[in-house]
Amino acid sequence: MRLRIRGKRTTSAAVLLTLALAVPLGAQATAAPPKEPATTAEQAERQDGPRQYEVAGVGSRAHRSALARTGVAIDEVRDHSVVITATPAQADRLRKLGHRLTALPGPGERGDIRAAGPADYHSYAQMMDAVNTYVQKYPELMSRQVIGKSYQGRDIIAVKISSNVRVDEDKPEVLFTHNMHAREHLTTEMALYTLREFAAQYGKDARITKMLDERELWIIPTQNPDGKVYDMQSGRFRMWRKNRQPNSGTSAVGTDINRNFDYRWGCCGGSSGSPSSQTYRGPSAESGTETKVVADFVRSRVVGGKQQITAHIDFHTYGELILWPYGYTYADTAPGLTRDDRDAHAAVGTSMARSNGYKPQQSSDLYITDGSIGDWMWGAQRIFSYTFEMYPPSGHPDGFYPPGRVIGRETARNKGAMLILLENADCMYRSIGKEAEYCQR
Ligand code: BZS
Ligand code: CA
Ligand code: ZN
Repeated sequence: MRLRIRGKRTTSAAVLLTLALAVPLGAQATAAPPKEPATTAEQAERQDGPRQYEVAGVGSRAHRSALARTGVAIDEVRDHSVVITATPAQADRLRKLGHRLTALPGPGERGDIRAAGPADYHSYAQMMDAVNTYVQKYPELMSRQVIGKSYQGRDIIAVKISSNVRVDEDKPEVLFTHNMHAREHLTTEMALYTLREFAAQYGKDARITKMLDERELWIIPTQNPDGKVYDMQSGRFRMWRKNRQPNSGTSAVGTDINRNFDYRWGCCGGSSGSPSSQTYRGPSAESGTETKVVADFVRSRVVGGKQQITAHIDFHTYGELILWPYGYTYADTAPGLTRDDRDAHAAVGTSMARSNGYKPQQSSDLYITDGSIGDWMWGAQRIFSYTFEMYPPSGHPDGFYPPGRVIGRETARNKGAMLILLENADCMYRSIGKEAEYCQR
């Protein structure tokens, strides 16, 4: 009797506990769970650290480029304003220049059910474990290599996925790069999705099977391991963008990898020469350890004098955009970028955009940048290059840190676009009806 009652009590206690855990997070937020006391150092970092601001009255690409020229990173383009990331000191400077800034809530300050935390995403170590698990599960399709080390000594890996993966075959190669900017964690999930989905669907899905038979796909899941770790390790996102390489003569840390590539580096006011800037271009092209690792890997794919990689996507967040070169000029055509080159970029870009619902445009339609990966891929390597800005769209509060439950939907959303690029990668000029002119063997 007693035992049974006890048993019953235990059961109802368990039920109560389950119910308590089932209460939506939003309801818990009103009960204000006790916050862990922050150390003074943490408090100082939060107060001095970067956050987002909306800047009013910035509505054209010329206005945006002028703002970008001051060294702030533009995170989001709205109709008549932009969202930037700045430290309080940088925000003060912009206000003194006459800009109108409104601070936006930071990660963890939204206090609503959608707020995400680092546990929503794979950490660097968890990503590496996941890749190892896939490679073990699909040894015929997937192999992994360390292509170099980050500034702090972490492995940067490339995963190859193709039938007969251990042989370097004569197939067009396609490269997907991810997580160049530390806080853009959704893009690492994108890489893991692609590995998982392509391996699992080989021999089942006809398009995927054909592409793994006829292309060699390279995936670099993170180009910025140090930044990723730094952004996640405190248990609270830090809004970090750059790498974690120190800069001599200043306590300001980091180079913007997407301003550090060696094509018209620093040419055009599309990056900053100041180490404290979010878009610091570094002291010289490829000075960033990770920039050089990625560029060296791409150069290593020149075999018999021919670059094997024909097409590339660099995954970023956010804005739901598909961008193509050049970023350093507003002009549609420029040295090394003919009308046909531009039209083929635009044709395949637009076709991918029809598949995922993003907006296709030349990257300088946002604002001028120099030293970006896309300009280097095309300008220096003749690789058709796209930057995807993933979920969410501009104006959406999820920003850089969407909740974990959108990851499945927002990564699967790009399956069709990736297949379109792979299918075009043997002759990008077919998209403009010029296969005979450009792609004769
Ligand atoms: C981002 C935005 C990205 C950048 C925009 C961009 C894309 C610039 C392609 C140049 C080329 O950080 O996600 O500013 O680096
Ligand atoms: Ca090959
Ligand atoms: Zn980015």
